[in-house]
Amino acid sequence: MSIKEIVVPDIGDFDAVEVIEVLVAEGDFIEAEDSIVTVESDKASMEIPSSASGKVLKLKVGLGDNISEGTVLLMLEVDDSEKAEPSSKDSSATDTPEKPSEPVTTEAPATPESKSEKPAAASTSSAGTTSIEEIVVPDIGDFDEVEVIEVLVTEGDMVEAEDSLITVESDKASMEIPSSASGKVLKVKVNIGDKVSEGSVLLMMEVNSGGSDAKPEAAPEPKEDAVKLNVTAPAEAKPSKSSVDKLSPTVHLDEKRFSKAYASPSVRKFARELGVDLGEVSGTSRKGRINKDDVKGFVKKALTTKSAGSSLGVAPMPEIDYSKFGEIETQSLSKINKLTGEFLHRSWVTVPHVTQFDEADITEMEAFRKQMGKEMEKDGIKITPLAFIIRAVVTTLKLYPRFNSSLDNTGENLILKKYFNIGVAVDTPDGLVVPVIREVDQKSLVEISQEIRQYAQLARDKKLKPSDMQGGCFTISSLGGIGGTKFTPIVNAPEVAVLGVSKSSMQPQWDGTEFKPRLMLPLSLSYDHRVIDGADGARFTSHLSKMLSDIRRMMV
Ligand code: CAO
Repeated sequence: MSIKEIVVPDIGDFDAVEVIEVLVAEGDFIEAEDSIVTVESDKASMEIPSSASGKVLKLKVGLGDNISEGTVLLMLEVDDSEKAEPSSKDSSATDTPEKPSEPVTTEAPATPESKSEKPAAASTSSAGTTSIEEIVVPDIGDFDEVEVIEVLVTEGDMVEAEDSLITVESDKASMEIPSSASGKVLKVKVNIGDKVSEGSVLLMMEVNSGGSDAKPEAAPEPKEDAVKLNVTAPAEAKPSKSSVDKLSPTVHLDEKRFSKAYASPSVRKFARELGVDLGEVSGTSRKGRINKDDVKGFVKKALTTKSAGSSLGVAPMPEIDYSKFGEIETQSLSKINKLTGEFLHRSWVTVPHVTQFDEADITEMEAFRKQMGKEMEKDGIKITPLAFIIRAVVTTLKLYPRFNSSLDNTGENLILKKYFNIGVAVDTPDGLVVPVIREVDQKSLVEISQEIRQYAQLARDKKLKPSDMQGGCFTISSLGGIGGTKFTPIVNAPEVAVLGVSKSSMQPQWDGTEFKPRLMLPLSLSYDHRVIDGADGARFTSHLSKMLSDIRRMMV
């Protein structure tokens, strides 16, 4: 055995990036290439893998830490006996680097675990004297050989005296067993399903018994009433924490599903505190593990749905086994599908939508565009109707500034934007994305056309950066190249309006004397009725139509 420092390898341009998730815990066995942490920069997030297999002795990073190449992530106990590596004794060992580039130590510091084998052994720290103590089950009355149904702390946690450590359950009741001391959890000695009685060792704790912030010495004999007995003797035992049902996004916890959910004890504890049934939460961590953010996301979604009133009286969708009716194939949604779905759903339920339909006579505009197209073809430039529409939208936004705004989070103020960044919905095989063309008011038709093509290409090659899709004021969704007569686009909140464009077609138009064939472009403007009145919606599309019908007006 040897102890090895696992460091951040070369991660390209990432420097001082924030740890947003720690994927392993002290005591875990990990394989080489298993992810250790997830980091996130303003551009992207990535998981940092381990360069070796072994047991995690000590985590050296926590959530919110900024790390760079070479930062030590953890101390790993590596089994190198089979490789005939230089031998080691105790916790000091010769390291065997797997990657020569990684800085490594030849001697590892004594870990808390190595001390924990000697209960109550004293050591000193800058804060004062610390000792390692066994925390045991106190006198719990008639309870004997009761099953641990929940472990509420994890290695590395700081615990106060009286904080609950585990929940046990007999056939009569459930109860939480509190800690008899304050300190840091070095080693948890029980697991869910274990049977414990008075005197069973629950964990090894590093107790700070001196120094300025030291807590009083732990009471060696916990009193019986220190045990938090939540259910005195019901016919049916229930885990006690479910009574802490503060928010109740999920009213009833399905204990069977809850216990099967893949989540750490701290996440289970957190979920119980919020009344969230983990069985209903999808995990986004490695191998689908549920993290704290997943629980928060679930609560947020539940609150949004409730505040939107859509859950009132609406029965959940039944689970249907479609294979009973014929052959099926299950395809998982792409990441883009899922993200877009969440955004669209939020907009759909939180924004009161109205859609205004209109048409623009683009006969002259198309004649001009085709003429320009011929002239520019030799330079490889192609202008589609969309570039004209973007320009006409900006001219109209200038006249109706409320369409270029967002409500703030209080819903009481309107933020009017003085810049004109237009999002363009792009259809890709993985789903819909909306890159943003910036400062459109300062760009020529040719520049706008080129940017549309570049962004569409980047989107389809999956090369758009998050920043390419931020800062939009107003979105245009053009299905004109595909077909259809009209549609009702969903507002890309927090924007307040979106323009849908369908395929132009020749239509007979009455000019006061006779019907004439004109090329008509269908427009569908959806807007947030909290910000925009119906009359303004109709004024906006009328003006837009006028601009497109006579593009010389855009110059005025
Ligand atoms: N009416 C008639 N023809 C149109 C048209 C319209 N409104 N808009 C475009 N066309 C024509 C173009 O002129 C081009 O024809 P030619 O090749 O003969 O010149 C053809 O349709 C294809 O255009 P395009 O789609 O390649 O280019 P674009 O600039 O119009 O659109 C882009 C670019 C990226 C927006 C588009 O490709 C796209 O992805 N659209 C789908 C957006 C979407 O999915 N929206 C739904 C979102 S749900 O709200």
